[in-house]
Amino acid sequence: MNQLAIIEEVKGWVYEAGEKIKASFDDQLEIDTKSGRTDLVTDMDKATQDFLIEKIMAFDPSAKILGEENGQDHLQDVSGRVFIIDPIDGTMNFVLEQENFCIMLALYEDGVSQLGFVYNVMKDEFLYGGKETGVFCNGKPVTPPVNKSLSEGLVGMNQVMFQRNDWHTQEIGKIAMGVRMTGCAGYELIDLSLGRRVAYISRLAPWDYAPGGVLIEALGLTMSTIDGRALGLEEREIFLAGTQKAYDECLEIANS
Ligand code: 2AM
Ligand code: CA
Ligand code: CA
Ligand code: CA
Repeated sequence: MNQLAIIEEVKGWVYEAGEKIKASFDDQLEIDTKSGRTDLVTDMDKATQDFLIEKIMAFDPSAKILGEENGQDHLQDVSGRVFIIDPIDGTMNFVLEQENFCIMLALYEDGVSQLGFVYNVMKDEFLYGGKETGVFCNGKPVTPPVNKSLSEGLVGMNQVMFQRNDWHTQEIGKIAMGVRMTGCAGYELIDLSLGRRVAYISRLAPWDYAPGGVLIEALGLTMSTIDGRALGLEEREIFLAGTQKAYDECLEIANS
């Protein structure tokens, strides 16, 4: 099956999951905490991941899954087809705002990224694609963003990292036109892909950065860990992405 056909298939699952999430706004949410007070998971996070896995298994029973919820957050072996799932990215926003959250999926083959899907459900903004197919936003090809420097645009950041000034994030923020903290990695990576941001810095897990990461690299943007190492799929990392110019500037300031 070619990649355009896989894109059409996965888009259908994601739109269906989005409809289920919107329909759930009338129901009482079950909310639990994970690592701390601000690290939330709801029954919709779990149900959405289960729904996407059902679709994946019907599509390809041999595919492997790396998903944030339901104890599927580790994978020993990344050979073959691997789907990486963040069923609701921005759970805090989902709970408190009922907007600014994304459904995200990535497809890897033998450890190599192929396709990414990031859907901002309430904004109805859906970015998907990869190196081979190019990147689309709601069906329209996305043109690679202009290579702006840090001083020419906005930088997205993780709130805690900015408050603690980890990796000189406050200095980076001063040079930029402004700092934005949306609480949703998918939102930031869509905005970076569409040229609304010049950089994004946050501590992220593979399911946070892999789906948007495919899009970013296909659009000629750059990403790595904050100290310049390549991103694997193994663990949480401090993630840095941006236009080539803004990325280079952030890397230099962060490691100065
Ligand atoms: P999540 O909502 O899927 O957990 C802001 O919190 C952004 O960072 C969100 O995209 C969130 O994804 C992600 N994130 C990564 N690790 C997190 C953690 N330990 N607690 C809260 N959010 C986390
Ligand atoms: Ca989470
Ligand atoms: Ca996430
Ligand atoms: Ca999530």
